[in-house]
Amino acid sequence: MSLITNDEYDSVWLDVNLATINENDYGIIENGALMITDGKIAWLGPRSELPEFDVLATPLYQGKGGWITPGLIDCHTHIVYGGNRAKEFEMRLEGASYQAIAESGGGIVSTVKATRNADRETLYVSAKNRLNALMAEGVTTVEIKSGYGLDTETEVKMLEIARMLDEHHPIEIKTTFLGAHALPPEYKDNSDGYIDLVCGEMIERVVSENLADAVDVFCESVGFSLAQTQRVFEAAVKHQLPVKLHAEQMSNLGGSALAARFKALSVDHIEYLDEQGVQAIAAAGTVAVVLPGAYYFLRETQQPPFDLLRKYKVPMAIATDANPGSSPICSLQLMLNMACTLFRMTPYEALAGVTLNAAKALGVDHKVGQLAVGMQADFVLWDISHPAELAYQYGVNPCQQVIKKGVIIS
Ligand code: DI6
Ligand code: FE
Repeated sequence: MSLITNDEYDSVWLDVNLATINENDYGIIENGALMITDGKIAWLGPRSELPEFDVLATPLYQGKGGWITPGLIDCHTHIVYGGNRAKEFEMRLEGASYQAIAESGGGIVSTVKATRNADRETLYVSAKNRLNALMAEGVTTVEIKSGYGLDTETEVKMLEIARMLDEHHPIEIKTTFLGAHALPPEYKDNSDGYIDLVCGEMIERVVSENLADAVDVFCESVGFSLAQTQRVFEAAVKHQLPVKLHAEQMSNLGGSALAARFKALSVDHIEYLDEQGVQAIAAAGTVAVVLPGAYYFLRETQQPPFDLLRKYKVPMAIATDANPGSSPICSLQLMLNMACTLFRMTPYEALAGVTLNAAKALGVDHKVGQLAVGMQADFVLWDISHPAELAYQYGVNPCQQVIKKGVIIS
């Protein structure tokens, strides 16, 4: 045991069990400890091997036998938007389908109107409230997409708000430009013309103001075609931005295979993905993001191809897809539960899906998503007796403390 100087550690967590999370299992260390320096994990391991430290100078936290996991990551959300679609929800319950509502000028386009009309403060405050709900459940990193502006000004406004939240809210935000989310009314019957705008003026503004960390497209019969998706991806590559894709949500257009050709970070939804598509994303190292909230809320019955995803060892992530139309749900804990109950994922797969694999889906797995020396000290202390409890029980929030870069944020 080496002699450690007094200022070596900024804080020490004792009397905790650790679920460090790796590709194969929870990575459990029972009766462990965790030490933090400069916002990073400086040491972790069994308490019996704890290095010496100055007990008088170092803040000590007692975990009371609880569990520490990596901070949770919600890698697919649309939480900056105006208005809500409760009325449409009611219409659906009276018999209208999601596609029928979209085609009759409702759906995404109604949120676009509300988002264009909303002032910045309203958008900021409502998104901040959603972030607070996520944080209270142990979330430390969130991806936010644009896509409810569908004109340059409003797409930029949405992304600027997401960047402001990154600056002022303790949760770390990654932003995604989703200009190709739906066809705005001004471009009715001219979807190629709209894609010209997305690939030209819009992406140029977004890039020149450094507003996006990735580019996404809704590739679907009610969204954009394969050829249009390819054009947006080519524009992203030109501007050195990684891509992701809303793919195979309602039908199999082959979007995932296209995304794989562009080395996409992730393909998301993928209920209708086939074996060829799975092979393509496996070879490309693309993450499969499943969204049980949208599956549940739309009462979808087609399941993502889990057996194939496992067979080809595709990393699987889980996210809320929080949005006003298809998943008005801001709870990643509920997604853990639904991933197991609706999708029959295992509790370990679910937890890895909101930590390690969600980090991969955002391209940030070098710094978050696992507990390991040198990683950012983003973690959660839970009042549970085993990590499987996080997916098993819902409604009693076991989150005791949320730590971001070594600082207690909730
Ligand atoms: N797929 C979805 O489930 C959401 N967007 C997308 O591309 C739906 C968004 C909405 O209906 O507002
Ligand atoms: Fe989405």
